[in-house]
Amino acid sequence: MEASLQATYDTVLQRNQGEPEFHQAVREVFESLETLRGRHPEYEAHGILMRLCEPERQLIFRVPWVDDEGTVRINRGFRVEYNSALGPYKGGLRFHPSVNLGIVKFLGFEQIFKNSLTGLPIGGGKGGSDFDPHGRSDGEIMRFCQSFMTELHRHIGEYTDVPAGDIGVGSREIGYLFGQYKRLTNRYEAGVLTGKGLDWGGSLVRTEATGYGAAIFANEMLRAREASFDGRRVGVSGSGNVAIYAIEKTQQLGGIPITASDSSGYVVDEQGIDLDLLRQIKEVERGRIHEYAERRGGGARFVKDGSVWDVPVDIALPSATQNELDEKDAKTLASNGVKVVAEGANMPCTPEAVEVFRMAGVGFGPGKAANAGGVATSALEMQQNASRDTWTFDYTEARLTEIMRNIHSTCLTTADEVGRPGDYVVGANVAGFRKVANAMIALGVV
Ligand code: NDP
Ligand code: 2IT
Repeated sequence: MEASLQATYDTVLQRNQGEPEFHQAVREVFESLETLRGRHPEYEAHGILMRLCEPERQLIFRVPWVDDEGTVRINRGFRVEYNSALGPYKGGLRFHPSVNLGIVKFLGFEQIFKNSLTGLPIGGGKGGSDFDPHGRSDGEIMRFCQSFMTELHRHIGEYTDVPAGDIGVGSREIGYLFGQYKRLTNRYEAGVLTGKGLDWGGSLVRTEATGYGAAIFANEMLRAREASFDGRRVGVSGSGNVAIYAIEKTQQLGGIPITASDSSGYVVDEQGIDLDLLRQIKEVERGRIHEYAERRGGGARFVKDGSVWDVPVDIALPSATQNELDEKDAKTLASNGVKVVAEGANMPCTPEAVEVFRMAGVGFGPGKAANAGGVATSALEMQQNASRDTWTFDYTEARLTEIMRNIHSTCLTTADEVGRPGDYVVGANVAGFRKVANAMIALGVV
């Protein structure tokens, strides 16, 4: 890395010890910013990099709740309000036992640039808890969400900070969170949370948006290579919100998704994933992925060990979690002839994997571009809430499609401009960064 970037990076490491995912996210952005070398002395003069790496506010709080046996449980809650240069802090809440401050900071840092790329007026933030929702009853989930919001409510608001879902947080959890916010504040402030149900302030297409957007982005990448989804084998990891709707849109675009996974293993279905069955098992029954192979029969198989990326595919959409696709997986995918990889999840590919794709000429769409459809549609939900209006599915989906195409072309034109043609990572980071940096300069040292 160039000297001044390296010096700032070293300071970030020293001030944020023990947060490897956060370091990884910062490093990737800094490496992209090397392409701007010498062009923008004003960024250095205004201390933009150091200010960007330091969240505006970091909240950590106790979340006490009582389980169904009457035992008192204690979890840790987080909200990192990272950057509000472009709008209120915006980003999801993750409930997963692996959540810690470093994870939330990596996600919040990524969110700044992602939200900037959408072109909509939203800053960056992220939150969550080390609470594990797996196996918890509906009553336990509700009491946990109520306790979490009892602290969080004083920090959020439609003009301040607008959380949404992420891993382990879907419309059920958003409902309990919104109910408690409404009760505590005595305000029906719909725009304080997104991902709401359709009967109480939610937007059509928000449920589908991240997965749809990732498939639309991959389709644009294919079109840029004069290729298409048509008849192509598609590998998807995860079987949650992002994976399910990436599979659905892939099918609509003519592709054949053949895999899905969860933390217990993966399934391969050479006939193409039966989406109704997958949704029944995952969305309705909240079951495990092996049940898919058992109930589908006809050649679908469950694989407990190994990697979903061992399955030969033309297009890969990693949609589970960070660092799920490593160097070895990338080599396997490349040697099996993968053409395009678009990240449905946040940072699912390790830096070594990304380098393998780069060297092999595989198209690589980073999460902050490819999965921006979710947060973009959250911003559309906020627009509908602010105007007390509801839009049709078709209109909202058309807006999403337009946003994803714009992000795709912004990545490519920016990559061209800085001398890295076809590099979506550099294009996304530089374009996302410039807008935030310029706004920060305009707003002064605050
Ligand atoms: P869900 O909770 O709906 O689904 C997550 C899926 O990933 C599940 O199948 C889960 O399996 C699997 N998974 C999670 N953690 C791990 C792990 N450590 N190891 C293996 N598998 C794991 O979450 P989403 O679909 O919403 O999120 C998936 C990814 O997409 C995340 O990276 C998230 O940050 C990102 N994202 C989500 C957006 C959204 O709008 N929801 C927007 C943009 C990005 P299991 O049940 O076994 O844990
Ligand atoms: O990572 C993400 O962009 C999300 N989890 C969605 C955030 C949002 O505010 O909709």
